[in-house]
Amino acid sequence: MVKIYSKYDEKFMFSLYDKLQKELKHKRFIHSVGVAGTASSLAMKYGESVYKAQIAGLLHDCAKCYDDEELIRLCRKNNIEVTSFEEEHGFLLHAKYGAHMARIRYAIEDESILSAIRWHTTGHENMTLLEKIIYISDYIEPSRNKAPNLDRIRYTAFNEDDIDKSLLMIMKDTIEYLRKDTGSLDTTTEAAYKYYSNE
Ligand code: DGI
Ligand code: FE
Ligand code: FE
Repeated sequence: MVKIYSKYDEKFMFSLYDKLQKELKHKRFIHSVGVAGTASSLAMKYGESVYKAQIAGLLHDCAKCYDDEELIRLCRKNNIEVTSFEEEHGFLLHAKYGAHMARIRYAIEDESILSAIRWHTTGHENMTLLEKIIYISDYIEPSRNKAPNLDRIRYTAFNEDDIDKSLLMIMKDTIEYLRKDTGSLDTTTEAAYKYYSNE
């Protein structure tokens, strides 16, 4: 079945919300709806497909219904590579496995949406516009309230012309937080930060 994303398919969209709500805990579902709304708004500003942004935002954490052990097991079962770092930090796999779930459980065929889900946690070098929009929305959506500099990052995302400014602010704060907290950085997270900060 071919899905059309250029036109608003209300029935399909409603079914995504319904299915996801049954799978996720309430707070995670509210977060996902927040990311869908924020991503759609950023898509309007930066000239990306609003519907792709809504779908990717809604589904980006669809694999959060599984714990670390289950994610490792499910990835192996489905021939999805698990690195040794991911073995130690199983939660990172919710991005990779989420892209797989979006394809098989939510019938998403558009590779650009799947890749925005795939890279939403670590980011990577040379990201697409949709990947950046989801990465940023995940951090600034309305129900987020713990990260430092949220007001400044929200303002930058919606008021600067260059989306890389808010992207880099988030990468910088995330890396700082991780260095303080655990000191353990995935090579992809580190490479993404280096790429965007021209380090
Ligand atoms: O799933 P969410 O909580 O909505 O957000 P997320 O998928 O962006 O995950 C955020 C967490 O992931 C945040 O605490 C930072 C962490 N993270 C991102 N890159 C790395 C990482 N954690 C480790 N240990 N290493 C990384 O490279
Ligand atoms: Fe996530
Ligand atoms: Fe999220």
